[in-house]
Amino acid sequence: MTTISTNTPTAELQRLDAAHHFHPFTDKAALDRKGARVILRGEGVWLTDSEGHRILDGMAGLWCVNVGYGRKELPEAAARQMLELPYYNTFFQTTHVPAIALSAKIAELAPGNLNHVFFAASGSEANDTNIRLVRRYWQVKEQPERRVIIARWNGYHGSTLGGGSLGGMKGIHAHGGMIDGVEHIRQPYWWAEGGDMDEDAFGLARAQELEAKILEIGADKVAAFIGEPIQGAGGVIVPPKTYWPEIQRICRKYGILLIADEVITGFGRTGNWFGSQTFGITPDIMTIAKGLSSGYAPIGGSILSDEVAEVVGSGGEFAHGYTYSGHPVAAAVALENLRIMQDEGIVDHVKNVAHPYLAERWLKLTEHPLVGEAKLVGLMGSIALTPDKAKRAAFASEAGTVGYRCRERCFANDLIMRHVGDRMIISPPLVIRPEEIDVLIARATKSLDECYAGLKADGLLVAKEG
Ligand code: PXG
Repeated sequence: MTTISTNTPTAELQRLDAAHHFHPFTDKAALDRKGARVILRGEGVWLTDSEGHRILDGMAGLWCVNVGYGRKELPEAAARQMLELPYYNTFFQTTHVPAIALSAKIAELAPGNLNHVFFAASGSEANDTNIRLVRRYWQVKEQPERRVIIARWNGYHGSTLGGGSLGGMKGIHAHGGMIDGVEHIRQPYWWAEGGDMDEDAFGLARAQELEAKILEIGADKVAAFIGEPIQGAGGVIVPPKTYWPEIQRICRKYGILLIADEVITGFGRTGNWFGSQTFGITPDIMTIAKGLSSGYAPIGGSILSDEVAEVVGSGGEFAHGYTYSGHPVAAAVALENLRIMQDEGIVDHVKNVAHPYLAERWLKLTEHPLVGEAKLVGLMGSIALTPDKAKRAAFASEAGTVGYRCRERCFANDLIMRHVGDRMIISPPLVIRPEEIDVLIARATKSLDECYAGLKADGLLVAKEG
């Protein structure tokens, strides 16, 4: 058996990867032909690959490495906890110090009466918890026919069967089907779908589709509504400011539980601890993961309001839980991560330093001939690529063709900026400094220029009809 290490040549690593590692959300045959990029190490906002490239990570991994790479305090906290108590469960009337300390810390940070945490190991698991939890809530309240959860098309809530059903990604539904009792309404994506309406009117109209859906199903059958404050995987779709207050008003009117999926927007991403604060709403349940541990350990959870915890807690045993609910090592890492965030004022850094500095430059990208709109909330940003800004037109080519080409240019320029369809998105580590933002903008602009030249040369700057 060969020893595999960071010194193994790239081609050999790629060969073994293709032979044995089946990647998530990946066209295996295509990747096997091309070979995966091998990331070896990280420091701050920088990654190094097996070819020695120094790459600026504009996505914080998968929207999660909020404190940046290479923070030694986190592995030190993990090692201390592993030596003390590497594992114990939180079933059967037992608990342990990391789970106690982390749940208390989360309750302190979460707004309003969100004071109770049910732990999971990922965002998908946490949303599966939420499905069972809201249905159980209505059973205990003796309205068991309230089972339907309303979500949005192009929302993302994970890829387990439950999370994937809540999400509105048709490609995911197509692979294995959906659970029953989930309905979708349209997304608040003004730039592509707003037509002649102004943004605020459009935001209200899309929120009111929730009321129409409730009335169609019957309010007595609806358990909850779930949405991401800002859709992340759907393309960093920032809703008009009218949207969330109206969604909350409708949920309250019909007594429906409001779940804010804060897996991306939680823990500082939007310039507040939670995206719900940025949009002025008070959910009954929040889904958390990713930034909770800055991705250093897998952990997620559901934060419940006093009322939800009291109702579900009064119904006898809640038949749900995971081996790794509140895993002590992951909890210790998350706790240390939150200490760093607080002690170093990282949320304030986002709000008062990094966001204003990036906003000044990111929003100006609309001056580029390829960019139709630019959005940035905290450190979550997107630009829409278009062949015709005035018409907010889509490209005639299949959706994603242009975005993929732009992402390839970014990769070539050592910048990780993702594409979702023909939107480009960023979500850098929250600790990014102004001089690093300069590099991000310079590389993004160069990539846009090269992409534009390539589209021109290949005759692809053509708008879709209609
Ligand atoms: N909710 C939201 C809002 C998410 O963004 C999940 C739940 C699921 O979390 P886990 O930990 O089970 O992955 C997510 C995850 C992408 C991408 O392509 C985004 C996510 C995951 C994978 C890919 O942007 N977000």
